[in-house]
Amino acid sequence: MNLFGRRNADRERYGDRLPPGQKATDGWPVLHYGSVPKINLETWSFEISGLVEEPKTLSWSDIMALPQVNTHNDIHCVTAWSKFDNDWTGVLVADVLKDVKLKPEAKAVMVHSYGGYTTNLPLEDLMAEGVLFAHSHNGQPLTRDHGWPLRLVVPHLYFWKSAKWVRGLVFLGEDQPGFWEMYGYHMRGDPFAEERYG
Ligand SMILES: Nc1nc2c(c(=O)[nH]1)N[C@H]1C(S)=C(S)[C@@H](COP(=O)(O)O)O[C@H]1N2
Ligand SMILES: [Mo]
Repeated sequence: MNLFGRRNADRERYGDRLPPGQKATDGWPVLHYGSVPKINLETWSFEISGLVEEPKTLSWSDIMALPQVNTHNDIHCVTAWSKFDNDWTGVLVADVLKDVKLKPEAKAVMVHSYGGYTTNLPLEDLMAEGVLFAHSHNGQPLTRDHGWPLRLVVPHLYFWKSAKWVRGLVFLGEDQPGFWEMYGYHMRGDPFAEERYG
């Protein structure tokens, strides 16, 4: 079947869950810029800084001591594949940010990863329902390729916003472009509005 035929078949199968211009995949492609960072759980840490009253650092055991939450959602990569029905386990942004007081000027966040990747989110998108720092996918710990030990999952935006190997959040007074956003990807990236570039 050609691409057009497949898209129509996907449309019949998934209806409104398939964003425009996307096609369904059964596998799970690995996509990232650069190489997989070497991470040691003993020294792993997650830092919250920028426009906060007091910066905070969490260790891996701090993360695991937070309430463990399951989510179920679809993911949509800007390169046109969508992967339906993912089960994630991890911790909610609200729980990670417990005890962190944002300054009133904070309007956006830069998500930082081990290896240097960054991606930006307005506060509302970071705090949106269903956004999770995930350590497991479909009941298995993330593989190193998919972001072990912890990745962000922002299911309502294109998957480049779902930073793998997260290492911290920096709160900002205005939304600033991260890695792909500087290369012309959209600042927000809503797949249903096809906010792919610019
Ligand atoms: N740290 C990091 N996170 C990243 C990326 C990256 O290059 N580095 N690529 C993003 C992009 S463009 C996509 S499509 C998804 C791919 O995630 P996957 O490899 O688990 O499918 O990761 C996102 N998160
Ligand atoms: Mo991507």
